[in-house]
Amino acid sequence: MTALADVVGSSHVLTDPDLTASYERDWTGRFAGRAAAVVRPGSTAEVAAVLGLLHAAGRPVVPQGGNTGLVGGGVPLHGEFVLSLRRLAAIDPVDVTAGQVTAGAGATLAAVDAAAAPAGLAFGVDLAARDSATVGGMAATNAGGLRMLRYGGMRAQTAGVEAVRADGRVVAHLGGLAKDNTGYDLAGLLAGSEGTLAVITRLRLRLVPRLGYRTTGLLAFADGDTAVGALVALRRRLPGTLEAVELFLADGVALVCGHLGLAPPFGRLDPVYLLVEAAAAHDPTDELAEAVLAGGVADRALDTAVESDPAGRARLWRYREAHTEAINAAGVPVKLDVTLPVGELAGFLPAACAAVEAAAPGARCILFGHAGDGNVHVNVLGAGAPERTAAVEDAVLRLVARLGGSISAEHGIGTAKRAWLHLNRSPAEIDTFRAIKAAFDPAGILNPHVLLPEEG
Ligand code: 2HG
Ligand code: ZN
Repeated sequence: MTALADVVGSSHVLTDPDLTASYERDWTGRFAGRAAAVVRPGSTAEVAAVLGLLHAAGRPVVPQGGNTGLVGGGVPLHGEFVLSLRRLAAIDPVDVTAGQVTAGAGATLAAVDAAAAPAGLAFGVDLAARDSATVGGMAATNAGGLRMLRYGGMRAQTAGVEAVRADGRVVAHLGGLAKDNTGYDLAGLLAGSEGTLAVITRLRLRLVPRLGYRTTGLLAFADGDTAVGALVALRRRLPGTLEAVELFLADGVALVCGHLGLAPPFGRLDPVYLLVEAAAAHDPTDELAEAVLAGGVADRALDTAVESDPAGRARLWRYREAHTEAINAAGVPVKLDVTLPVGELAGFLPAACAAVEAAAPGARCILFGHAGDGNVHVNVLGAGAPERTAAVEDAVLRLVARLGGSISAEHGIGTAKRAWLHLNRSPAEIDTFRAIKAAFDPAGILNPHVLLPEEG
């Protein structure tokens, strides 16, 4: 501890439980442990020195950003050191010519987006945890979010990376050139590596034009089939402006309304909702309203609303964005973030809840997510004892794999899903993952309990 304090200063090596608690437990309360210590370096050189010390001592490390992860991948479940990157929050001046910015791993998504705004630019990834999620953690988990449909996820936004390897050596490639075929794509490899290969310290991020006009629509449907039909029609009718197509259902809306004291949309609960958003350099309201009212969409919908003023838009978004907090307020959820081929999405909705009911009778199954990406967040409340929880996870993830989906759409594998990685990845792929991990981190100190299945 003294050697660590010599590097970062004693006020940045935390061992007092009152000070470490918020780093040791995830946002849902489902994943919690005790850290050997929380170390808060203030520069890349300090990260390198800290890792050098921990590597020499063979001590495992969990890198952590804003601690908004949902799969138990950023908290010390096995007594690891927590390496908090939050102090690496500096953001360089925006490179307007390149349309890029270099930011420290600890800068929040909101801070990067705000830094881009005066140049008429924006960050392409957006998600509800924007004020706490850090770009380093988002890259390490390859976060997706609300605008994936239009801009892709973190891997697509990352033009370069600086990272520290397990033994303290720094690798940096931050030039951000559009064309650069000079070997392995380390930024692409570290995106989604969940802190297992190296600790990301800085990122060269792509920016997108800041669009001045945004219009939001809410559509209610009698079932998933009609909603997915409308989604396909909307995608066809709004090429270029469609930014988000979000899904939620009556149970989730009831929970949100109860939690926030809101009236449901259209004054009643409908089975399925799509929230759609169009954004452009010109006002897309007419285009969105026409698309919503056109045959193929309005014919299928029970009701529609279109809002372009900020208060009206925020009111519609509240029903979607408050799902996570409303669910957390009702209990500790089991979260299964999955993707389905869009053609399987409608059938998955009732099948997922039937699988949950069979595995844990009486548990509450709440589904919502990013329909445009085929991404459903299966949240289960009241699953109960660990065997019932494991049965729920197993049933839902096997159903997803059977339908040709992915067991992790955007949250990662973490500790929560490592036992099921084989559903999506062959033995040869997992073996290749292990070889990559061993090449970067032969001593196995970087987040050793996530992503890869336990051996033996
Ligand atoms: C979202 O889309 C986040 O709001 C969180 O990915 C999902 O709470 C969840 O399950
Ligand atoms: Zn999501």
